[in-house]
Amino acid sequence: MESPYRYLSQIVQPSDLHRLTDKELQEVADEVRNAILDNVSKTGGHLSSNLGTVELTVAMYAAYSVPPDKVIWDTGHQAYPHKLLTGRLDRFETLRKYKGLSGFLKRDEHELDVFGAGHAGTAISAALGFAASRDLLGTKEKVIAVTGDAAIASGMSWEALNHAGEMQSDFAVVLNDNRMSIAPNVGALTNYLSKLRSRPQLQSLARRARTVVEKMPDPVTRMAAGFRHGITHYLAPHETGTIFEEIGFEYIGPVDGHDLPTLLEVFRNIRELNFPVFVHAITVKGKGYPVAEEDARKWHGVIPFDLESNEMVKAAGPVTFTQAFGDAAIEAADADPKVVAITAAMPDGTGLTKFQKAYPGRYFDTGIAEQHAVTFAAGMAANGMKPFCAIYSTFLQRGFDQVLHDVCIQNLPVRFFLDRAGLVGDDGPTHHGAFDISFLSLIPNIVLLAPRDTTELGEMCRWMAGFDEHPTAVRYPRGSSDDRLPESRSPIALGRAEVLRVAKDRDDAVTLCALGSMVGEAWAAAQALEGLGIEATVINARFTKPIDAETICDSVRQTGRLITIEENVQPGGFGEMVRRVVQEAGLGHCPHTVLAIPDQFVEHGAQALIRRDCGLCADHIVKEAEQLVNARVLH
Ligand SMILES: Cc1ncc(C[n+]2csc(CCOP(=O)(O)OP(=O)(O)O)c2C)c(N)n1
Repeated sequence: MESPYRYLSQIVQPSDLHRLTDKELQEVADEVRNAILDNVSKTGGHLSSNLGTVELTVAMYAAYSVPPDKVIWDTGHQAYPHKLLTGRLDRFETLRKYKGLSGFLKRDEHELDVFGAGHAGTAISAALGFAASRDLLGTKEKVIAVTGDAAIASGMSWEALNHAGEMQSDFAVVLNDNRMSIAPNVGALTNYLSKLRSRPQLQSLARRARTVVEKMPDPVTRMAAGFRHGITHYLAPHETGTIFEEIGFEYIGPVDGHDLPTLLEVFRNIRELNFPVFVHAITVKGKGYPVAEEDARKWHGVIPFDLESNEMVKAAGPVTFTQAFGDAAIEAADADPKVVAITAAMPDGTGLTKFQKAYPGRYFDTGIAEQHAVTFAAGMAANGMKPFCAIYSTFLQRGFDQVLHDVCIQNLPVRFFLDRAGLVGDDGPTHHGAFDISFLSLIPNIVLLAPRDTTELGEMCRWMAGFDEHPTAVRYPRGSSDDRLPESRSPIALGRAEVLRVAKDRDDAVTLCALGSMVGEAWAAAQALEGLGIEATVINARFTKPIDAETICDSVRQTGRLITIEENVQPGGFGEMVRRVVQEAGLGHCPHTVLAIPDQFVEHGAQALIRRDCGLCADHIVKEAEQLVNARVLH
């Protein structure tokens, strides 16, 4: 059957683009856009960012020699065109699926994924590392970092620009400026970029330059007045220097990031330069798909949708943890004027959009700046406010020292809300919140919680709002509650677990001590074990710090066996902390199985599937319990 992608199906590597005319390259761009729409409408994924990078990618890959030239994409969520131009068209339908293509770049997925990411703000640093090592190795390839207008505002990007400006290495930064983060972009730098955007577009300037240079009498003068001085200095003689020029880059732009002929001209010329260049490309998020152009925020990350009706059909499900937090934050703000909310560029993802509307003056979006967000919260707490700092578990990894140094050493009552704790599913290893228990529980002073369901998250938020003695953090998973759990519940109290079910005093009993998202699995396992004649106590741990040693140890004394279940990596996790308290209580002889995420990075795939792969499901708990009980019988 003939491929619907006449040109694209022939492209196995970027150099295949070199054989095509500029007109044919336009066809390629159109096919890349269609391939994205056709596939992402079926798989879901990052739609609008990728529709915005089509022409940029085609132009760069046609103008440069990749490989050996290297393009490093920031975050990687906008690199589907890169995947399609590097021979992955035939596997594109497996995007973000279990064992399929990753939604980001991954070094072990393809040799031209030269640097992987998922967290924003790393591209300029990594690319500068490539450039510096190239200079030491004496090779000649070109290096380009492509970053977004939100990613470039992150601290790391500025640390790297600062370094690059001084190094003066042969290196280009391409700013893909679509004015959007996931939500509208924020910050003073965004306003500054808007000012640059309003300068005359490079297209007309480039034409003017060419005419002027061509009119010059002799070839030597013509060469000297070539691209660099033509475009950047000659063409904008009355403009003040941009901040990028001031710190050591040649600023080229603004250029229309969808005008392929101009982009080709710009990149073909820039490739000849050998100093730091900053290309400012103006793009439209969602380009070419009108509904996404209109509402890029809604179409940033999508579930499968219908290309005819443009409808995303989301099954109406129970309340999500995100919604439960959003409601609880508003409730806390209603009750106490000192409550403020902080997000690092994730108002929708963290559930704070309603808070922003209800209390705009008490809502702060720092942009992609988790480190700043944490210390900003610490400053507010030190000055008497009650900051609710909502950051995904995975992104708080960025703010580890700030949590330790600025919040916890000073014992400031910042409240952290860590959404997407545990295995998130399709986004994969860069986004799993697999480490927060390990990296937070080692810090003195902090109190750590995890709710079994959305109702309990609401109660924990209420409890945290009234708790000023220490910093607190609550972690909760992506998705909604486990509806298998009983409704009856006991009040939240510092360091106290909740016993959901007590095993009858028999020889074949086991204690299932579960945390957060795993309480439902433990509960279901206990029902199944009852059918198998095994008695189980189910403890909803609630706190990982301080741990309820008394409740857990009392139960282990009675049952003689323990299984802990958590959605965090085993090293430094809840199970290991429980092991310590059990040993300290002289119960080290009781068999204890730790069920946790193994000590490895877990690949992407549907949440239920990868949880199962890690043994974090009721069936596996049942098997482990049977083994523990049978081991005792055999002895
Ligand atoms: C450290 C970190 N914080 C938050 C995110 C979540 N995130 C993913 S993409 C994105 C917006 C990126 O905007 P921009 O850099 O302008 O790229 P665009 O999608 O607009 O092309 C955010 C906030 C992240 N990936 N990494």
